[in-house]
Amino acid sequence: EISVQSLATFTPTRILSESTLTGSVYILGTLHNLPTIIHLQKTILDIEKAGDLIKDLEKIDLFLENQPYFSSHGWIKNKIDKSPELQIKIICPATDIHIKKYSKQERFIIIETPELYEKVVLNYINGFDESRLGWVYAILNGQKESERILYRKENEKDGFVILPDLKWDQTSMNALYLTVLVQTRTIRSLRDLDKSHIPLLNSIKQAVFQTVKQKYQVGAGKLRLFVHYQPSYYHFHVHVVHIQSEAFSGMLVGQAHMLDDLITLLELSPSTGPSLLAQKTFTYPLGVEHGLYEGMKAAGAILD
Ligand code: M7G
Repeated sequence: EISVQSLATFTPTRILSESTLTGSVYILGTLHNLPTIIHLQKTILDIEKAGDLIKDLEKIDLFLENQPYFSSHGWIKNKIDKSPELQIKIICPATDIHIKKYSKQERFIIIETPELYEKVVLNYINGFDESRLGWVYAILNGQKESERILYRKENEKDGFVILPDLKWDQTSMNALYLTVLVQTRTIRSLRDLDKSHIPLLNSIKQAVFQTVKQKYQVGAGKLRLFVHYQPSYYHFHVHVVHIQSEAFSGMLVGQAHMLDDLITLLELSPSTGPSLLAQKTFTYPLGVEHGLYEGMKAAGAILD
């Protein structure tokens, strides 16, 4: 049970990582004797109400004056609109894998050839603890987050759901972040995509555009659709992010692949045999705490 009272009993142990860009921090600690990660992030200002915010100031503390430049901290009076100040995400109980994922860590560039994929990545995926995908299956089965689903196409083979990502609090449109989860369990990552998946990817695109336009009045030209490699979860999904939102590490070059680029590579793929995505070398940064790191190191893929 998560409440103000229960969160007050959280005992912090250490800071895992922070971002000065997003004003957020991952704190490790214990809650009800369980290892817990709490992510705190200042909510993004609602641009529509930003002007009124200035009228609501109770106090300012001017710490720089160099005319015409002034910088100050500000405190807001009893806010009239009662918009939340913090976005709080909790993982409880947190596993070692969660703790590693959110810990600041050294990274190395991996040049992943198809051979390296076969040798190291496939092994890792095959040994991937299925229970880590529990949240995905629960959404697909309708057991969790069912009230948050924006669009659902039922079909074993080419069905999918669109819903707000865990990272988005659905307040600021500029921070819009949705996730598309496919029904099929046969596509583990973008390496598994082939020509037969082009209609699926195109129908995801169309459904995303329509849904976002209808629900949020945001046009197709404002959306970045991309896929991670490596993803954290080996069940194919597409990230949908407003182009105005630029602060996520998951959008860095190397990890994020535009959906349209993937579709193009599939279109250019030979009609038989492995697709270009299966044949291509992928280059991306990998953290030393990642489950793939030891295997990559043993295979000589970590360059000095
Ligand atoms: P990813 O590329 O596998 O990994 O994306 P990342 O977490 O390293 O980005 C998984 C995406 O699913 C991320 O954008 C997560 O924020 C999102 N996500 C993760 N979980 C556990 C949930 C969840 O329980 N519900 C929803 N709606 N989204 C989630």
